[in-house]
Amino acid sequence: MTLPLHPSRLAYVVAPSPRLDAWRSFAGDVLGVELRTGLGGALDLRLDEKRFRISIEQAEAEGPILAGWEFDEVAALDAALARLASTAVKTTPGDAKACLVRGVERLHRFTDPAGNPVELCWRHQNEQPPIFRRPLAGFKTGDCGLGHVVYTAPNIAPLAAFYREILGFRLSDSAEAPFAASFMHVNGRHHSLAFVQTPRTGVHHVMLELYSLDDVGQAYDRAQLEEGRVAVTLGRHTNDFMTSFYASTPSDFMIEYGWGGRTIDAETWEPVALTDGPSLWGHERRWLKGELRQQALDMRLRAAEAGRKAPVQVHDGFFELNAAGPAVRAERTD
Ligand code: MBD
Ligand code: FE
Repeated sequence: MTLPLHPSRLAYVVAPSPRLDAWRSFAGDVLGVELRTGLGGALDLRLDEKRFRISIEQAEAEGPILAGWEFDEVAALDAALARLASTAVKTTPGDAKACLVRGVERLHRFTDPAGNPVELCWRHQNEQPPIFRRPLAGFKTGDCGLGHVVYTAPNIAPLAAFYREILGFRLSDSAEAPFAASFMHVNGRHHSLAFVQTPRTGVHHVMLELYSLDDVGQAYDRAQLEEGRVAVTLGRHTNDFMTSFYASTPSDFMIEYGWGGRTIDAETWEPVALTDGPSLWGHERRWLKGELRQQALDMRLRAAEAGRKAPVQVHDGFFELNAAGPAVRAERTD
């Protein structure tokens, strides 16, 4: 068997923030996840049996958001470290305390060429199942990982090249309009990582996938109770077929809350050029004004006119609960 060059999945995200109270109410009320104080004093958001999937560390100011990538094979992790050593990127091993806080056995940290902190880890431990704040059917994580992380940067080409050439990420597809974007996979999830070209540098959003469309709709209702909470309206993406909305968070990035993403065959996938824009319908980006908003709408109307649509991606995984099973469930009446 040949070793994969790339990490196996997105394991976690860590964000520094001075707004832990606001995060506590947002994550509990809108996302419905379990909240717990982590070993290092952070606010841990639990989605499944992992210690945390998102951790908010108390800080003086908002800062760069860290993505943690897990390798199944320690030899593949070592090979990635060797490739990083051949570049100007310096990696630092995490000590026993750092491993304990993350819930992993090995940890290495570096900063990518845009300044985003990244960790590579091995043996991401399982703990007890989560106790959700609402009777969610659970988050679709497992082998395909947490979800996806999308970065923005003023020039995405060198960043995309770094992740592909040094870390082994594979191109799923790319777009030129309405913005330059590049989507990458490391497993059956259509993209675990993406880059979108905008003037700002950092994490744009983190996507969490639910097993139930109703959990997404019910969170959408809840989000709409707050002025400005919905940053991107409910819609469906053209490439991963995710039906989702984006919530603003107390930090400088959004959470995409979605359902029904496609599963690709990572071995045979051929990258394609996207020409229909990011969404089949919906996904109105509320911050866009004037011409840019009109351009996005025009692309959607054109996609609709051209009959662009995709089957609902219902397969076995969507009939089962998260392997961990939700600790809070709705009463069954049958
Ligand atoms: C996504 O998940 C996404 O966030 C964007 C911007 C475009 C396509 C798929
Ligand atoms: Fe996304």
